[in-house]
Amino acid sequence: MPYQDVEAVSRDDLRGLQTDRLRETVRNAYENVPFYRERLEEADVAPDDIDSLDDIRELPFTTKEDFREEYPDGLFAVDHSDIERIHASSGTTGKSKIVAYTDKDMQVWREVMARSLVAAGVTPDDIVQNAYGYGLFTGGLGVQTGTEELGAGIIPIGGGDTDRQIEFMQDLESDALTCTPSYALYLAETAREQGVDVRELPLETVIIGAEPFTEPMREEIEHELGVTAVDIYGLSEIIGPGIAMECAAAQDGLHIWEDRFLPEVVDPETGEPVDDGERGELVLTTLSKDALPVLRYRTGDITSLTREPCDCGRTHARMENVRGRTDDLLVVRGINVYPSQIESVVLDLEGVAPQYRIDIRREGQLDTLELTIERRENADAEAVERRVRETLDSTLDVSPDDVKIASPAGIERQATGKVQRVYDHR
Ligand code: DLL
Repeated sequence: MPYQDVEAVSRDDLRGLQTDRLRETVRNAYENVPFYRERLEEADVAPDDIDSLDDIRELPFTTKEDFREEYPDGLFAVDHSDIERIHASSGTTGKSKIVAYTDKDMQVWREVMARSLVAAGVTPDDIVQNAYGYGLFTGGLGVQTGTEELGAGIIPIGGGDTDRQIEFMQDLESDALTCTPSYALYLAETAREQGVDVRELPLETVIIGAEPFTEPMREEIEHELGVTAVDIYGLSEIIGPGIAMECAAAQDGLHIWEDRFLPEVVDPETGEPVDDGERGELVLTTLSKDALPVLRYRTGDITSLTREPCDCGRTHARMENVRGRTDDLLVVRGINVYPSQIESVVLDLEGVAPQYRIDIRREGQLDTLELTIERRENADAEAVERRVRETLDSTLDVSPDDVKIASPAGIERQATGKVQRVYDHR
């Protein structure tokens, strides 16, 4: 395994490395970012106070709102003259979160992305068809740099243009495809409609990420495309894709590249750490970012950690596949509902395809919840509806007011990017 030295290092050695890098990160933030200087002084922490990893609990959290308030470059620790790249991630509201990289940061990104591709089973002999969007989104260019670093070939096709994706996959014999899980499903459907059996093609691996997906969706992607589908995680504020990667060898959680990013999982309400194995909000600290050091970033992503060794030999902590976000919570008629609860119940049912949408409306004083589910090709719509209703009635505190069954591929697809599953019209 290339990169074995750092990825299979003993946990003791790893902790030593992380502590040194944490101290330098705090120093960089303290000395070069007025925002952090103020926060650290309020918390009464100086860089040299960092003697062990436990000291991280003394550090302040950073939030999405901090990025917005410090727009455009209040969190940068370097002058514009030292910046090599800028990306941005747009939320549904407010200003973009602007992120910057020095030449050295770009090298780190290249390295963690190359390591992620290796863990996914990609080799320097392979051709990677990169269907993540290029531009300010970190997906396209992140995969690009990592593929170049690994020495594999890349087709920088970007998102969309599905007919050409299928044509290239056939004619150029791509070994790996990188895209969102919803796009992988869309591509599978389009290929089927065109009478192309992707299972017969050389494609072996699909690297899915940038949005949540369920196990039934992964199984569908694997089955329809005849591939191994592995999960890649990342977010712009920390670096982009390549923070954590599931290994193809075990497909059992995503290895967080802990020499570069320090993970914690905290109770979203109290901010207190939870034990390994318990779910909470993922909090990440960069350990070697010069342009944009980030302390204890509240990602909003719900997961759990394990530090048990993996069958693949890597010692870095693994995170569970992200199924939901802290801000996913829907309050319907005063009752808390997470879309992931509905999803995990419904998508396991017979005759149900892994596509759904939830619409919440307010009619007069009353909230209503409408669930649209797609049925499989030969499934009977009435039987599917009955099954969905019965299952939800017995498992959820709020039953949907309306369950609609769409025909196969009947729910609107986006050709690129991330898919929206919840529409809150209130
Ligand atoms: O989505 C970076 C990325 C690109 C990751 C390509 C993987 C592949 P942002 O646009 O900043 O960055 O969005 C980050 O997307 O906080 C999660 O909520 C979600 N997300 C990213 N990867 C996964 C994943 C990119 N594997 C936000 N599973 C994160 C679930 C994911 N959610």
